[in-house]
Amino acid sequence: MEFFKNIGKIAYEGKNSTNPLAFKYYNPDEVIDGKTMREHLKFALSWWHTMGGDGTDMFGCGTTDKTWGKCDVTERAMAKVDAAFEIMQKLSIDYFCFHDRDLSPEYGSLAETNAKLDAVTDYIKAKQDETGLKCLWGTAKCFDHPRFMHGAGTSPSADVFAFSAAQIKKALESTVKLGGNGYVFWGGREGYETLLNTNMGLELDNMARLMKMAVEYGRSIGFTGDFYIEPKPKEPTKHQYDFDTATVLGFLRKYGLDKDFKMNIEANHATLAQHTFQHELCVARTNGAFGSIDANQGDPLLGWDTDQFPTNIYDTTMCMYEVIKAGGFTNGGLNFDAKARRGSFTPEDIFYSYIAGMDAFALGFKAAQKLIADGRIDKFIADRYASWNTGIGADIIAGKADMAALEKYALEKGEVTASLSSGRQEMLESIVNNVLFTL
Ligand code: XLS
Ligand code: CA
Ligand code: CA
Repeated sequence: MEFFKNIGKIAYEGKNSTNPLAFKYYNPDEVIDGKTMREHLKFALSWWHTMGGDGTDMFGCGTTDKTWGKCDVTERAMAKVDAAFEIMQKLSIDYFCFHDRDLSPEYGSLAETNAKLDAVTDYIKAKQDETGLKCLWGTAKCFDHPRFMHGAGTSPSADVFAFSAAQIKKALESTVKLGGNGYVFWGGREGYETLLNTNMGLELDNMARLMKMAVEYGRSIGFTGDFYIEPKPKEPTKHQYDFDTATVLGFLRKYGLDKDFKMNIEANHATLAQHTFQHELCVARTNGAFGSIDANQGDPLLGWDTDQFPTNIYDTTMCMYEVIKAGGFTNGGLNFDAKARRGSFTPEDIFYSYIAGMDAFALGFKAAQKLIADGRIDKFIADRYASWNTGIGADIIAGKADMAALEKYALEKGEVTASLSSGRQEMLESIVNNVLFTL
């Protein structure tokens, strides 16, 4: 059955098109640097927002019908698959991301829940074989049910830890079955509300234990992709352990998990940590831990996780600049962890939202490429650090200078302010504008 009868396959019509149901910048088959845009950008649909999110918020019920014509939840789970594949095909999106419970809800027992999930993943697998659509990553929803009120891997209850492990085991099996290249840990309730009731050391040790078990089990069933941690500083807990990329790197290294884990960086989570999106990507890249991206944006006037579709070209440009510098995506991609606003409640809004986000990233990708090809920024940075290429700078890098040698050098040299040059921030910002607005 076709769910969106009034909407055909979304075509690329170019930047002068005024058709709201057409791409202006995303031309999936355009070849750039030997790869098509769809291969560079690796867009993914998020099953939770797109197939399940109905606009419910803290102050009101849903505004958008996401029942897919079925009252029965088991039938609905199957209808969601049909609708998701229709959306992906119509939008030329090659990947999807899922939580286990987005695909199929919880039933009376874990055994029944698992059996029902198997039926849905069987159906998805058949549709994948038919269409060639792929899974970017999977994850387990270990934060929704009341049993996770104090966390999953960091719960004070060993029973909850065991239940979480069982759920993650099944989510890993489902990810492998669907050919996913990534498995995400987002620590929704892995944090605390007050230290008055919290053993932080034990909670972090336990989280690492769970991740180690997941890696061992995943590798044993043939998962060769990346494990990701998705940093977020807060919400729903007051303080989440995976605060930001730098914090997560410290955790991974402490527990010897850094070989298997990379980052899944979400724009809105960067903002909540009071970083820019580019900062988080750059920290990951410079530490060899860049993996995948949850593409969205927050609202600068709101302090929470609004998960809006990304439309800010400056941000998508600087994001893709980091992605290109990281060598592009390998196992990762651009997952639209984004939802249409509660007031954008019609079926067409799903398409308008994705078109807006995909065009913003296509344009950002082209702008980033142009910025790199232009070379002015890279040259400025290289020149700014030129003192490290020769003389005392080269000696320091080569390990040939110790504290005594540097003291001798400084005493002989005298005042060094004259060796500094301007940071030229404004000039550089105007170069970015110049590149962006002459595309
Ligand atoms: C919530 C997170 C979540 C993860 C997957 O804020 O973004 O959706 O991406 O569990
Ligand atoms: Ca996310
Ligand atoms: Ca989010």
